[in-house]
Amino acid sequence: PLAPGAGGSALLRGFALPYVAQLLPALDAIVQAAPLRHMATPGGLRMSVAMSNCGQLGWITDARGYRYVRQDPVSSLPWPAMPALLLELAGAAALAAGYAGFVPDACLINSYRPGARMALHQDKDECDLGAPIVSVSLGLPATFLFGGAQRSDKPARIALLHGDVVVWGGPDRLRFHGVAPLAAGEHALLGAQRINLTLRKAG
Ligand code: MD5
Ligand code: FE
Repeated sequence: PLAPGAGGSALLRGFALPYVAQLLPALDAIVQAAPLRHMATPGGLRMSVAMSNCGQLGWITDARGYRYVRQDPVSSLPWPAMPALLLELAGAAALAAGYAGFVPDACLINSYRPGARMALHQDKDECDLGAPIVSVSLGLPATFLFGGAQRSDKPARIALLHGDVVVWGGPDRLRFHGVAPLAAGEHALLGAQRINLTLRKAG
């Protein structure tokens, strides 16, 4: 189901590895300007994943709901710019999966520490659900939960490793998905952490 070129989703093992040496300092600068923070769900629960954004639009959640905004609500400044390298990586991965001309305007940065998880959900806050989502995994390995069209569908478990890129699109774009609690560990470059970059066309 995750074979490239099928018009759906594609798991590209190690696709981001050639970018990592330049990507990590760029990410450091972004989270210095727009620090990772644990946002609250509309129901008032603190998310275990810490988040920030770069690009024209950033995804946030608070008591008023989920949405994309142009400014970081912590600083009231625009989100840091999307590094050119990240645009290049996202475009190349999308193309490898069969999507030409993917230009994301939003990158959500998800930081998972051991024990952090993401409950099953759908991504549907974006305007153009025909555009794919490119997700880049860095640091500790995670077990990705790839569900179905209904929340009750039993999810498949997929290991996502440092450098893996997944392009989610076509019929998979609205599948329920999540991440199992991160296992403890220490990654040589990122320490006790998994970072997931989620690149989207949100506006
Ligand atoms: C993660 N993040 O590993 C994932 C990667 C999020 C989120 O889910 O919303 O921040 S993106 C995974 C994704 C997106 C769209 C569709 C599907 C998966 N899918 O069909 O399974 O932190
Ligand atoms: Fe998601």
